[in-house]
Amino acid sequence: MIDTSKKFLVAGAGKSGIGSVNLLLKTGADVSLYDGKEDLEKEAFYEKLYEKKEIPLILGNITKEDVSKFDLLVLSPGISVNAPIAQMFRDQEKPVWSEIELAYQASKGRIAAITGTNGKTTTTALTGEIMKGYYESSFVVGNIGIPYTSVALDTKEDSVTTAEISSFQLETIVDFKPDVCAVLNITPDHLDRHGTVEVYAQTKESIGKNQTKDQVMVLNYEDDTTRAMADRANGTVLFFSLHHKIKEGVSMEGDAFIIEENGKKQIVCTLDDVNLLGDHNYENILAAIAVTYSMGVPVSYIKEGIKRFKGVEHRIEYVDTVKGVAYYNDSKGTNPDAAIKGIKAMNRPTWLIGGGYDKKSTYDEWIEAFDGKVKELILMGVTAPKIADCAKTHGFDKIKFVDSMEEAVSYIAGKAQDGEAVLLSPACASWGMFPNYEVRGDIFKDCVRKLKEN
Ligand code: UMA
Repeated sequence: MIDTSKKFLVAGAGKSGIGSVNLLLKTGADVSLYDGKEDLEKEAFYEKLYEKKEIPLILGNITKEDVSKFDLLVLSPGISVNAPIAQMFRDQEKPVWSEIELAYQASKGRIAAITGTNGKTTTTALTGEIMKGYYESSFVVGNIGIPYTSVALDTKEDSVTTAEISSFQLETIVDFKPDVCAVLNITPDHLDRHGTVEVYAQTKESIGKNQTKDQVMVLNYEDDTTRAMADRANGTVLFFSLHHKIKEGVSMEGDAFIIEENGKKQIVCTLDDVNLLGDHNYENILAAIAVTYSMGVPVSYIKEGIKRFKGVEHRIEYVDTVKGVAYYNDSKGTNPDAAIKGIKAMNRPTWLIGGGYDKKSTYDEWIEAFDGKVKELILMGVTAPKIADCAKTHGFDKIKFVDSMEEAVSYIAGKAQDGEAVLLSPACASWGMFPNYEVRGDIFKDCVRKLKEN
């Protein structure tokens, strides 16, 4: 519940801040905004507010006197719990809420919350897709790009909300208590913010801190850090596991995704039903099965949702199959690390499209990850010669230079054989040839659609 007699200060004028201010304005609360940017464009900001309300702004520095005028701080995820503004509120013994906490206090219905270092966007999107097929009122929110505060007031008692939750958003939760939560995996990330991997992992683990036994915490059995969380969990633990046979939980048996519960085994679906590639994606599917099953979705609806789901746009996204050749768009592979995941996910001979803007990356590890799978590397953009030179030093010389996406796709379409794949996964940013990776991916998909029409 939100106490509208309190005076709120929202920190951060981004998506979360706007969501928070609008939620508070709609409830009739007294709200002001702080942002560190002294030159914040006020007009543009007010345009985004509910009824274009011109709320008081504190820009640049904030003082103790300013803080003394408020009762509660709502923090955007980009602002650390250790930032001076949060410290000043704590010094004055005033609550500091995450934007997620504010949304939670205002929302109705049930919530499934997903965190982890990798795969949380895909798992959240897939979970949302499954929920949507079964529950009439279903929302997908959070770090995925739609602030939870922007929909919280639209939720009803029978709503189901699926939320991607980042470690930043968890730093300042208070009562946030998801009906089902999931921690997918932990590898070092955001250490500039959290200091140590231990603090980072504890922050992730806190997603379940307010749960009780009638709620579920989904954990990855393969990951030592998340497996160990089971011993401390307040909720009932449900494991998922890609490689281990677990008595109770969600796992894979051959090419089948299965749920085992009270000695009873149910097959949810098989690899034939799945449009996502790669072990990391199979883990995401296992997690989504565990979350949706725990939220009461029947197995047949889980299967249908998995079959419908084509992946997150621009992330190893299956586009279509033309003349037996499967096309995948991984335009979000804007650096070698991300592109390594792309090529690792491929399970057939692959025509790889790469190159783009020069971020001064090194490409050796990416080329090494080709692992005999790449039929030919089709290169464009400023980095094309640099990548080609690097590939040659690793003994790979099946390289073609092109000037456009259209040329790349039509060249490949004339040569690729039934059973092969085409992957756009450039290992480079798109700038110089495209305004952003989304446009690059969309153009690639258009080219594939045109092939199909011909
Ligand atoms: N600001 C300050 N002081 C600071 C830092 C920021 O005043 O010390 C102000 C900036 O001037 C700016 C505003 O805060 O006006 C930006 O707020 P924000 O950084 O919290 O950004 P939002 O637009 O609210 O987006 C946030 C998430 N951003 C971050 O966590 C950094 C988005 O995740 C999320 O999609 C969105 O809320 C909706 O929930 C992005 C992200 O990069 C995609 N997340 C990280 C990740 O995925 O690794 C955690």
